[in-house]
Amino acid sequence: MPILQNLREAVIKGQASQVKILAEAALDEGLSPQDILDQGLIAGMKLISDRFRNNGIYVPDILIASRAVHAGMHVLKPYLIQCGVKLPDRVIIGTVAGDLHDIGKDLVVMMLRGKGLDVIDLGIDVEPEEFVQAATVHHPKLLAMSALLTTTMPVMAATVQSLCLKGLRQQVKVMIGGGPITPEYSRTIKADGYAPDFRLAAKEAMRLLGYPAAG
Ligand code: B12
Repeated sequence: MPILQNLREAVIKGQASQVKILAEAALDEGLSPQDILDQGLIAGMKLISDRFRNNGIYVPDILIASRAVHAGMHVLKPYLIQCGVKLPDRVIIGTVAGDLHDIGKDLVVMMLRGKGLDVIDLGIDVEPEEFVQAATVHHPKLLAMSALLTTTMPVMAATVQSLCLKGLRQQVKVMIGGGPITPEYSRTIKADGYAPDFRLAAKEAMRLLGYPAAG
C-alpha cells in the first residue's frame, strides 16, 4: 500500500504536516484506522527505533519523528475513540517521574476512552505523590502507569508503596506497562495487571474493572 509506505517515510523524516495529510488521505481511501496506526505510524516509529539502535540517527531526530506520530494520532483519535457507551469507572494514567515518553501511553489512553472509560491523563514525568494526590481527589477504580526507561521503573514501585501508605491501595487497581515492563516485574511490585501493548491494555483494564471478557 504506497500511502502507508509514504506515511512511514514521513514519520521517519519527522514531517508532521505531511503525516497529517497522508493519514487523512488514507482514511479517505477507506483504509482502516487500525491499519494506518499499525502499518503507518507505529511501523514508522519502529523503523526509527531500529536506526537509533544502530546509531543511524540521534535523539533530536526521534523527537521530531515523535511529534509527527502525534500529528497522525490526532487525525485517528476520533475514529479510535468512537464509542457509544459511557462507563462509570474512572481511570488515572501517567508516565512516571523522570520519563518523558508518551506515545505508547497516549495510545493506551485512546483505547481506554474507546471502551467508554472516564480517563484522567496526568501526562508525563508524574511523581508518586501526584498519582496519590490524583487518586485522593478523583477516586479512580484504576491507576495506570507507563515507563519506557529501566531507570524510571522503580517509580512504579514507589507509587504502589505510597498508595499503601495512604491507605488507598484496596480502593484502586494498579496496571502497568511500557517497553521494559514484564509480568514478573508487575508481580514483584504487587501491581494488579500488566499489558504489553495498547490493545491488550484495554482488555486488561476491563478485566481489572470486573467487566466480562468480550468475544
Ligand atoms: C520516541 C522515543 C523517545 C522520544 C520520546 C518522545 C515522546 N513524546 O514519547 C525522546 C526523543 C524524547 C526520547 C528520549 C530519550 N530516550 Co527514548 N525512545 C524512543 C523510542 C525510539 C520509541 C518509543 C515509542 O514511542 N515507541 C512506540 C510506542 C507505540 O510503543 P511503547 O512506547 O513501547 O508503548 C507500547 C507498550 O509499551 C504499551 N504501553 C506503554 N505504556 C503503557 C502503560 C500501560 C498502563 C500499559 C498497560 C501498556 C503500556 O502499549 C504501548 C502501545 O502499544 C524508544 C525505542 C523503543 N524501541 O521503544 C526509545 C527508548 C525508550 N529511549 C531510550 C533512551 C535511552 C532515551 C534517552 C535517555 C536518550 C538520551 N540519551 O537522552 C531519553 C530519555 C528522556 C526521558 N527522560 O524520558 C531507550 C531506553 C533504554 C532503557 N532500557 O532504559 C530506548 C529503548 C531506545 C534504545 N534502544 O536505547 N526517546
